[in-house]
Amino acid sequence: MPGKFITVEGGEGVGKSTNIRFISDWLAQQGIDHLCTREPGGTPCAEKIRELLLAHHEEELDATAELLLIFAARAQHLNRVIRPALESGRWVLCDRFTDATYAYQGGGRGIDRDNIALLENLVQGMLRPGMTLILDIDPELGMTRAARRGELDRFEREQAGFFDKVRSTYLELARATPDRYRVIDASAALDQVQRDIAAVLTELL
Ligand code: Z5A
Repeated sequence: MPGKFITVEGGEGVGKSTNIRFISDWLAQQGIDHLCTREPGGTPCAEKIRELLLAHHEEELDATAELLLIFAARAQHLNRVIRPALESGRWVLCDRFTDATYAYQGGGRGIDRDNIALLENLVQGMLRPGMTLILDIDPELGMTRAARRGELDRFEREQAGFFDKVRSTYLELARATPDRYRVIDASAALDQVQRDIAAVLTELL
């Protein structure tokens, strides 16, 4: 692909949105034409699936149904937005992608990793992010930050053990493929976090 595909990952309240704005400004300063997007979501139909995934329902959402909804949204987003942008040479900066599925549905919900890999291959073919920044933080601190924003969504109401598994899955992914992942200590002061991110972006250029 002529464009580069960068994803930003991490648990609740790690500062993805805050730092995606920083990365976008940084790329703009380098004159790099790019698109900021997010998952689940990124197209009108995929955003509707996001609403369904984040809302509280009287009927408990089955873990396999949740997984399939995430990949349905991803197929729509990938084929209508991400792939065309990369093919045209634009960079794509995405707030979460399939690593979140390994972390939340795999680590958190306990879905077999091979089944996630099956859907990943079906939906994405060979396409994978070129660089993934994992903003790493103690889940307790992340939840404190997330709680400041008001009402908690369906994922944010999970128990502490769920978020510990999410975090350890992200760190396992990073250890297994060090070329693609960069783990950033997101518990540091924001200006330090952003210096660390800028160093990774410089390396990418
Ligand atoms: N999900 C899934 O299960 N499977 C999948 O495959 C995918 C997603 C793709 C929605 O994601 C949910 O979807 C998500 C997993 C699931 N779970 N939840 N919830 P989301 O990314 O939209 O939701 P989120 O994790 O809650 O992200 P967020 O709400 O956008 O938070 P954030 O972007 O990481 O944090 P922030 O808003 O930038 O920062 C939070 C606060 O901390 C804010 O007040 C900042 O000013 C402050 N902050 C940030 N950095 C710092 C530092 N360094 N110091 C001090 N304070 C800071």
